[in-house]
Amino acid sequence: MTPPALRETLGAMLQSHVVTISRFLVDQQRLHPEATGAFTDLLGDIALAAKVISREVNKAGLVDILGSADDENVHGEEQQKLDVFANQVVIRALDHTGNVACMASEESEEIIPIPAKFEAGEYVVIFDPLDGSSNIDVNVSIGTIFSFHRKQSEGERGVLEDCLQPGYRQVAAGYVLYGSSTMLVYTSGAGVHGFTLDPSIGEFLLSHPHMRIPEPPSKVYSINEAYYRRWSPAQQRLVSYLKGEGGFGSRYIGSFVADIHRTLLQGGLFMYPADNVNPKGKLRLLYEAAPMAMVVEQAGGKASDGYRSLLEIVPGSLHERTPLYMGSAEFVELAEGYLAEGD
Ligand code: P6P
Repeated sequence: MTPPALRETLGAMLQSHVVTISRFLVDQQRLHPEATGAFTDLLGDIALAAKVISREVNKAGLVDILGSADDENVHGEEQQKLDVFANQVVIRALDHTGNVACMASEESEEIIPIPAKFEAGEYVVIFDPLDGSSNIDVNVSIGTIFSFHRKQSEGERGVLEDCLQPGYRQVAAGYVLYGSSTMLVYTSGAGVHGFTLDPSIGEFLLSHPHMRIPEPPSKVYSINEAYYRRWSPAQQRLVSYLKGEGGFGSRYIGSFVADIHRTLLQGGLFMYPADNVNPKGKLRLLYEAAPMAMVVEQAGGKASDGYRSLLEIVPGSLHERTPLYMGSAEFVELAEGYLAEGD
């Protein structure tokens, strides 16, 4: 007897063109006769890692029942912190595939080389394995962010310079949102496409083809106003306008991937500005700002450090931070106008 959930999914597949991410990637690959299939494999490996992380994130609430983070879990394995676990899942999904030259992660101080026993490839993968993990304990959505570059150095294996490339050279970028459902959203420069995980069959299904930030956008700004006193006078004037005569509403989840996903779907302006405590802001350029900037701009929005496109910034180090304004182009330009007036 077919379980009801599977029967429902099969019914949907029979009635409509349900497209799995694998099918979508193969169809996209056909548009590039020169493609070797490495990119398709790479995104498929990210999707696999996302399924494994999603399973653990969704169990997180049960840890106290299944065994605390410090004890052993039901399988007798030492329970790892979820962001450390997620980091290992991404690395192990990619390191043996022969498609990756090297990796860099929010969780690793230095670049992550491909072990000598494995063949290296042409792609550099930079990622934040579990951004916002502090939100897990209160069941707030969290995410994985990924960015692909092509290796530029001559050697067989990637080096640090291959990771320090500006955002406009990204081959692809995207995120996984572990929320009320698990979604994978990515762009390879031909629009932004969203897939929702159907856990009953373990497949990411195309649910949001060709995502575009809506016009007119919803007038929502997103920023942590607790830092108001740390901001520059120009930043203070901007937010006072938005919440005053600008007539904006405010939404702030405090989880970057969730805040950007909402901004992508509804429009608005997300800001994490510089302040007198963090002169470069809090968010990281390589594995938070740049990948999300590619996604937002491919969806018709804009992404800036307040003065220039985030995609133009040449990184000086793996973990450098940047102020960040992204969302509906008209709202980002409004913010840039206020900052250009100076203090
Ligand atoms: P604040 C979560 O800790 C995070 O790294 C991002 O996901 C989020 O956008 C930001 O920090 C929130 O920072 O200072 O508002 O708590």
